[in-house]
Amino acid sequence: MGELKKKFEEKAIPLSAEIRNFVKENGHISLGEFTVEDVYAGQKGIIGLLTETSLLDGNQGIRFRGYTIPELRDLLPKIPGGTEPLPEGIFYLMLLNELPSYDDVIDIQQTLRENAEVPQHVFATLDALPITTHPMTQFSIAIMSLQTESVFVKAYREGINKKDYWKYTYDDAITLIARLPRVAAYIYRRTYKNNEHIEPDNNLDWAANFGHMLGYDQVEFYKLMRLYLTIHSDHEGGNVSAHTTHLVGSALSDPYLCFAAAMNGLAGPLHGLANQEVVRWIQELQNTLGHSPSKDEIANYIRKTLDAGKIIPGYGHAVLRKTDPRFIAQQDFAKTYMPNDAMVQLVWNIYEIAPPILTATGKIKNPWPNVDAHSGALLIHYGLVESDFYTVMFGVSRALGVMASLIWDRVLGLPIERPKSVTYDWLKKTVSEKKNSTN
Ligand code: CMX
Repeated sequence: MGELKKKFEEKAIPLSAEIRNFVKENGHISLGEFTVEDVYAGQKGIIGLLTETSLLDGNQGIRFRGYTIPELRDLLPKIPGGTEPLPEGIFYLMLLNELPSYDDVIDIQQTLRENAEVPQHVFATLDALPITTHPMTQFSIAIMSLQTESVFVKAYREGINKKDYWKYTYDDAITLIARLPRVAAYIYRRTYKNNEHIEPDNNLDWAANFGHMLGYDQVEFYKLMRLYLTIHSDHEGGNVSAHTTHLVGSALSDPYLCFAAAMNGLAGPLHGLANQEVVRWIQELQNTLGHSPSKDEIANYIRKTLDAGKIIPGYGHAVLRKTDPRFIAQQDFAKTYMPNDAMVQLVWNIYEIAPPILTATGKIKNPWPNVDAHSGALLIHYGLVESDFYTVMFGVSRALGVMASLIWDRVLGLPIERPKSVTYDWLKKTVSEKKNSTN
């Protein structure tokens, strides 16, 4: 990589150690409203974002417009005789702050159906990619190629009044949500199912149709898709995918550009890709210990992972300080439909064994499982075993929340986002001035 990389290493490694010490020593020093430590802490706990669609409490979990996940599983409209909410309903709730009626949900379903046709060039773009391209990379590229259809871009170019931005954002958001299941299913079938594609079934709801196009027509799988696409839709505004949508959108980028950027963030292993990583980690565990490892063996495997300087995927959270209610909703689903599934039982055993070990490290703030710890085991039960695809499914759902928020951003005319950054030299100088002034 050349001389520069060597020089960088010589400079950066000692400096990063120096900075760690500086933060340890001066982290508490106030820079006004925030401290030195806050500058290095990923903005956690700093209130600097507006997101109306949902609110996360570290100890209580997510609330969508005030409703918990168990409440929504009860209150949101379902298909006649159904047991899981239709995700179209949570979009309505997030957008309007009102629970929808069944007819409201049918109306959204119809609008999505009418806008669902994916332009041919999107498939051609995907077909041009090597089959080995990671599904999230394919997804991001496909979203970018859908951008040719942006009505926001066309309207902006023609010159529109600021107060109308939201209308075109709304239209793009709906078209994007309508097309994502087909795009995602196309990626799945081209990558794993011999390029044999399945046409949409217009008698099905948005989630069931996604299951159908993926090639999983079991009634239970349709139920799982409704639950899955509901609970992954939003997690207030500061998570990487939601924040990215908002940040990119603050430059007036159209919804497709915002969402592709968000998906590039979701594709990181500390965020959405964790659902893939969980399954990989469990499968490695099974390869090492067999399919029914003892609790001691699991505990040792967890310790070994930590000792190797790796993370335990599916555990921990930047905000939550308890078991993720989205994990519990999936566990509840599994208790109903697959209580004896071996992989599910392993997930539950790890849930029992991992938290005390993570707590004992003394540094992990939340030892409990998050949404990604459970989702893969449910999909594997129905035969959807291709874990590299899982984050795409998360992404399809996440569109509901981040697009509802983006529409609100545009209605409210929120300004371009531009937080202040500082340098280490600036911090050293400021800290030294503060220390001198108090001496
Ligand atoms: N395994 C091992 N170490 C972990 C850990 C885990 N599951 N969770 C946190 N830690 C470590 C951090 O890496 C950090 O270590 P250093 O001090 O050496 O840097 C330390 O514990 C403190 O971290 P934290 O304040 O508890 O957690 P953060 O807010 O920094 O990070 C998260 C949150 C989710 C990135 C982290 O818990 C993690 O990496 N979890 C595993 C990946 C995962 O499941 N991500 C999915 C989150 C949900 C989603 O967005 O989909």
